[in-house]
Amino acid sequence: MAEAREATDVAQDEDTGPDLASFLAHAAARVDAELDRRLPTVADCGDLAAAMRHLVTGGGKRFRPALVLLACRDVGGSEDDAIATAAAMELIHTYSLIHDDLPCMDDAKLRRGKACVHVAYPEATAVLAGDAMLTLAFEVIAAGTPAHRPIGGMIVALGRAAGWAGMAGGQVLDLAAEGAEPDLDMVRRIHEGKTASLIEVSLRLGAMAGGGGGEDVERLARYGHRVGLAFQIVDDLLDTEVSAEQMGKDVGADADNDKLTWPGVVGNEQARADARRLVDEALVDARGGREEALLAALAEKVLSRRN
Ligand code: GRG
Repeated sequence: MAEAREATDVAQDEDTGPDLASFLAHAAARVDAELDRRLPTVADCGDLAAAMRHLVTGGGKRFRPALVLLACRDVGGSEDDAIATAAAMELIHTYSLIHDDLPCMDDAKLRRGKACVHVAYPEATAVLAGDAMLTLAFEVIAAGTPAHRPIGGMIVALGRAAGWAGMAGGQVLDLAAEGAEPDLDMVRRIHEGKTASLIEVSLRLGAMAGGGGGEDVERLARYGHRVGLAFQIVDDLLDTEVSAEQMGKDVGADADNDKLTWPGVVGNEQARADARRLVDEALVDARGGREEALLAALAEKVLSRRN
């Protein structure tokens, strides 16, 4: 059933193969259904469930889950094998947004076009909703991945990428560097930790869930690392160029919080050139599997995105 739905949902263009917009819509619909199935309801735990669902429903590009499904397809796997992982990555990403917006971190008010979770609910509920989403993500992968896939290895990789060696560690560096002197090595470490690590591991886990061999897993992880770094450089640029309405979140926050950003160190023009170079490098690693065209189109989309 799922295979038939895939075949009809992802439109094919005669000249260019599968169409990126159609694939992204298809991936978003699949992951939204999985998230709805996996998240608790108000009947289960009241306001905690409502706070967990607040940002998940009705917003977000679903970039990381799309990468999970694409990596799975690239190694010849069925999306069904990776859909739990795709939902888990969105849970961890959304938890990071909830915590990132807290008064003790970026003190934001607007996210995905609506009030931040700590604005709509008591602050303690927002903290706990984030905690519950992080832990639910590991539960969902362990419970929802076919038993013949390397679930233990997936959990280890995700723990590293989301924790001290990855996203949480990068966030600590980011906060500590507020007001610091421009330093490209430091910005790279911050961006690799807080953003690229989760994007890289989305590709890694998608490939592992799809039954990919070691070389393909590493190739896709390298692609993810470069695309992830480019994604954050573009995010830094958009923070200075695009309106809050278009981004669906507070903009100008980097300058307000005296953040160390890539364009802040090298200038906008060089930052754009650096993002371009990273995507060019990623295009090399997009080759070799079944989804080269979509992987390449998605990498280009990272450069051209306006939200
Ligand atoms: C352990 C307390 C604790 C916190 C976790 C909060 C945190 C560490 C890390 C935050 C990392 C973070 C928010 C990085 C920014 C990444 C980024 C560019 C987010 C925006 O992603 P999009 O554009 O957003 O994909 P949508 O809304 O489209 O999903």
